[in-house]
Amino acid sequence: MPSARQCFYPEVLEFGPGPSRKVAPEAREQNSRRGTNVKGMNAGTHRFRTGHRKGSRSGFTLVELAIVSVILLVAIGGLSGAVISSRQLARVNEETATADSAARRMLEELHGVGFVDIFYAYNDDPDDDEGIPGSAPGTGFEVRGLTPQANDPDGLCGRIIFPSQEVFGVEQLREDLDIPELGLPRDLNGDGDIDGEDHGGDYVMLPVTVRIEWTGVNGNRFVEFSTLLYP
Ligand SMILES: [Ca+2]
Ligand SMILES: [Ca+2]
Ligand SMILES: [Ca+2]
Repeated sequence: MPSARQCFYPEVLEFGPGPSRKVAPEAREQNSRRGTNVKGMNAGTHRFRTGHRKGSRSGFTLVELAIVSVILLVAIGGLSGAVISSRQLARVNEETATADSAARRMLEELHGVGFVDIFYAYNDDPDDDEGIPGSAPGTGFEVRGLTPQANDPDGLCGRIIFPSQEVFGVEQLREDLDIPELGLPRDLNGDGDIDGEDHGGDYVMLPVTVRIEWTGVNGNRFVEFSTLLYP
């Protein structure tokens, strides 16, 4: 039979990391006298809190890792973007240099041709070529290293442009066209007049534009140089 004192104290559980166990009222009383019961309770609570802190600490570490991972990914992404942009810019500059070089080479080629032959040899009309029609270079020329635009009629990036227009199937060199970038209207045959005749055979100055059109890494682009050729 339990004593009255034993009946007075209910069974209590000791907190702790191990499995809960019943503490006999006598032992609890002894512990209470030694002051160890409260300490034990605190210790158990403390251990519990410590265990809880370990869990939080572990979760916090994962959060930290996640944050660091995100930062690294952002940094790597930014670096990759910078590298790609740098390569793209380098490619754009390379395309521009290729186009510039091709246009200048063509201008040099035109300067090397007999002056009176330039218009017929480099216009878009094969029928006025000297000798066999279509035997002259014509208006288009290839530029190596550049991709022609999708809608380019002749599939060639280079084009030579004169102040001309087609009249009854004949490409005429004209003085009376409104092309400010080529200085027109202008007296091209030196007769002191600006008329609406064809001056393909008697010009004494020849406006010309060399245009390079291509599709590059940034889409469709062009460069062009205009000049006035003299004999
Ligand atoms: Ca021709
Ligand atoms: Ca073309
Ligand atoms: Ca004239």
